[in-house]
Amino acid sequence: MANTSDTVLVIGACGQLGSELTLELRNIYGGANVVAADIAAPKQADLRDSGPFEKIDVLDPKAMGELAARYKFKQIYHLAAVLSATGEKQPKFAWRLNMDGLFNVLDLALEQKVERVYWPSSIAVFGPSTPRQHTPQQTIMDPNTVYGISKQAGERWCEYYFQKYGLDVRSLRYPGLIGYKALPGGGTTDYAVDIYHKALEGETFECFLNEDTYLPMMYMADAIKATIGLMHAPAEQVKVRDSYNLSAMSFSPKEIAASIRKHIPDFEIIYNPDVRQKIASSWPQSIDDSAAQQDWGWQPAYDLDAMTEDMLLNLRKMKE
Ligand code: AKB
Repeated sequence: MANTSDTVLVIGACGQLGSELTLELRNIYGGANVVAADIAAPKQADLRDSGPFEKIDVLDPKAMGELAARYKFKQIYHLAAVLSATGEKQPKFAWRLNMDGLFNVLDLALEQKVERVYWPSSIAVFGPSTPRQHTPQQTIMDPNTVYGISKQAGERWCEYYFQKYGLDVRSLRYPGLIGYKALPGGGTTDYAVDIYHKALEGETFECFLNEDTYLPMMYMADAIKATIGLMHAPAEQVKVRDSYNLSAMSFSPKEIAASIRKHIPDFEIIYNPDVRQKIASSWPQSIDDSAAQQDWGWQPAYDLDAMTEDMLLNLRKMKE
């Protein structure tokens, strides 16, 4: 277990995952001890008001060094990345941000003796030759998006820094993440967030994937629980040092629409697959996360219907 007086840096704190993870870390470590950092200031009032914010570009190692020297961070969560769909529009920039950003954080952690680093990987590390059902922890990986290639390379570098320099860096291969607080940006799984917004606005949802495209997904509350669970596990229990498979549920657009219809019976969905279909079709449909279960006790709490209920409840409250 990490010390609850640790100072913690969250890079990419205003993003979909960062905005919720930062709040949870502030509950654990105290608002003043958790620095939210991003390239633009937070819009969310609870994030803005609950602790310090620093404007930082992860591609600027000098500024990062100055920040770390000032706060003496014990832990860094590095979440800033270009996701799968956006990455295909700007491949070189996605590679630069995803890889140079990671190197800057890993090197900073070594220089400043940061005790623990978290870096997210993704199901995008898998590709068309990977077994698609119950994808094992160790298997064929032939990612075909820049995002997936950068995550696979990043996993190897995290393991390298652990083996070679003893840096305690930990990682999870997230499925598609679904939450109500912040909108995601540029992912292939993001239809499963937009769909709830459109359903509540009474609009027909135009889905960019086919109705039967199964993908692994996870509710944000579970993603936060998994991230904190991994980061608080004793080092000797963290046996996977590239990145852990992580699973909660799998569903298709047709199934999430049916789940929403239990609350909004006249909700309508139409299908208009675009380039993101090819990305989704190259990813696993379900994930074997038995290593995470065995090593540090991972168990998800939300299935599709529980997630739908909570999403609709919270989005309704936010729209009031
Ligand atoms: C994306 O769709 O790009 C991300 C991911 C699965 O990592 N949500």
